[in-house]
Formats: sequence, structure tokens, C-alpha cells
Amino acid sequence: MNIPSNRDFCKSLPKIELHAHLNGSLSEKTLTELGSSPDDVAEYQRLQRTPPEGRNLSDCFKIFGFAHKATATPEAVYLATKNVIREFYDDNVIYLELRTTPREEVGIMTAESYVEAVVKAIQDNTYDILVKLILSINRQHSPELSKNNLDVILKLKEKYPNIIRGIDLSGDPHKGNFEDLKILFETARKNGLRTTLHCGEVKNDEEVSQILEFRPDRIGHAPFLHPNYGGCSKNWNLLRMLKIPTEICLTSNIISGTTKSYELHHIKEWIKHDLPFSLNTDDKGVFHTDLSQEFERALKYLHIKNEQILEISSNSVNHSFATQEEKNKLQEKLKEWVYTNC
Ligand code: 6MZ
Repeated sequence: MNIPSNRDFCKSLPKIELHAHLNGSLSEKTLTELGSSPDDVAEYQRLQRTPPEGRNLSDCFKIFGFAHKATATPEAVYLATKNVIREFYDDNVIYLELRTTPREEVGIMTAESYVEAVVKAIQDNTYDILVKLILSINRQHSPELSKNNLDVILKLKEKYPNIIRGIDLSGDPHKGNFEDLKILFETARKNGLRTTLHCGEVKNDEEVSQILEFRPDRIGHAPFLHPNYGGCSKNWNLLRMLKIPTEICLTSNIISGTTKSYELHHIKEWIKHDLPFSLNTDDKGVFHTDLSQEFERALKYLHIKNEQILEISSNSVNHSFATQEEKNKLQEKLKEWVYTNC
């Protein structure tokens, strides 16, 4: 029998991506195509390749500036989205939940024309990959700006209900707070959007507790949630009770310094306690990765087996914001692959 290498197995597996920020996912090729100067691309590469011990979460946030500079018109946003979809498709991702923050560029682009450009690229996609959109509220923004963005999000959700499926809380975790923005997420939920909130990227037990009490559909990252990793027992026990699925991004956590090493990654506690999670890229451009590599690292460093990888993929379908009919089709695709390859 021909046993495939981990690399071949992870590459060929049809994959589900639930946590990918559009402007963090731009490849160097896309930056160049969008007209970034050679100096900007070189700086992007330099930051990308700085060893983890040489940078921290705040440094990572600087890199998004290069992508934002390159996607400052609706045309550039459209092209960037098309390229990102194509690159995930090339990595055998069959379902992609892309997330992005509505952005205004004075005199050039409104938050609405920004989102319209992303939606158009999703509508024009002809590859065999199903793409949904999650719109982000940036915790660094003022509550007023976030409220304006929510108005745009709700308006466009009415127009594109099968594309715009959810709302996300992201941005630099050192800035802003969930409590001030909670009302926006409640409104979004009442209007039919699914919710996913970045949670515990820095130690902040009070905010983690507020986020869990909100009972989002999913949370992101959570490196400072388990008591062995700086969290508190009360929050960990609440998560165990609520079983909210966690979007895990291994390489992102290592490179941004929120987790010490792959071997010591907090996900080990999720595995030990059988808590639901998915594996994701976060920012495949900024962290120089793709979903196949994330799966490969999970096999290598977390000592999980190929069968568990299949289970994680199937669970990710269930955690997704797709419709039930779409989930059934995705599960069929996974089963077909297992039938032919395992
Ligand atoms: C928190 C993150 C993030 O929205 O312009 N973003 N927020 N934690 C992370 N982990 C390292 N990675 C990305 O994509 C870029 C934006 O996504 C958020 C930040 O707000 C960043 O500016 P968009 O498409």
C-alpha cells in the first residue's frame, strides 16, 4: 500500500477555512500586482521572516498597513479578493469564510463600496470553492465609527443574505474593549448575523468572561483562556460548559508570540477535554503559511492522527456559517475524498 506523506495527505485533503482576514491573506505576488513599491514588498518580507522571538503581536499589526495601502480603491479590493480566493482554491480549500473590516478612503472609497467590491469578487468566483463573508468590527475604531460600519453591514446583509453570513470582533487586543461594542453585536445577532469574536489574545480575564457570557457562535484564538496559560478557572469551566467552537491559528499564535511553541500550544487542552475547534490560517500572507501547512504542523507537533484531521475538517463544516444544505454538500465532498483516498 502506498502511504502518502503528511504533506501529500494535508495538501490533497479538501479543507475548510473559517478564520482568514482578507488583508492579512495577501501574497507578495498580489501586493506586487496591486502596485506596492519594491521597498514596501521588501519591508513586508522582512517583517514576515523575522524570527518569532524578534517580534510580537504589535509588530504584526504594523504589517497590515502594507496591505491596506495596496487595497485603497474598490478595484484593488476586488483584485485582492479574487487572488485570495484563487490561492485558497489552489490549496484545496473547498469552503472559505473570508473576513474583512469595511474601510473608507476619503474621496476614493466608502465602507459600502469597499464591501460591494469584496462581494462582487465572491459572486464572480468560478472556482470550485464556496466562499462566504464575515464583516469585522475593529476594536481600535471609535464606537461611533463601528456603529456606522454596522449600519452598512446590516444594509448589505439584507442585499446579499447568502454571502454575508457573520460579524467578527478583531483588531489589536491591547486597544478598545468588547463591553463598549457589545450592543452592536447584539443588534447584529437580532438581525440574523452569526457571531465570532477574537477572545483572550492577551491576558484579560474580565473581557474573556464578558465574551463567553455573550455566547457567540464561535471564538477566535483564545491563547490566554486556560489556567495553565494565564487564564482563570472560572472562564475555562464556562467554556467547557458552553462548548463554543474555537478557531485555532497555530502559526499565527507562534509568530505573534501569544503561544510559546507548537509543542506547547494551548490547543492541547482543547484536545484533552474534547472541546470543539477548527484549524485556520488567520493571515496567510503576514504569517507566510497556508492551510495545508497548518494541518501538517498539527500532525507533526500535536501528535494527532490523520483520522483526527478528518474529524476536525468534518466538525469545521458543522461550525461554519453555511446553510444546512451547503453543509450537507460539503460533508458529501469530504466523504467522497475519504472513500477514494483512505
Ligand atoms: C486580531 C486581527 C488579527 O480586516 O483589513 N486582524 N485582529 N488578531 C489577529 N491575530 C494576529 N489578524 C488580523 O484584515 C486585516 C485586519 O484584520 C484584523 C486586524 O484588524 C487587521 O487590521 P482586514 O481585511
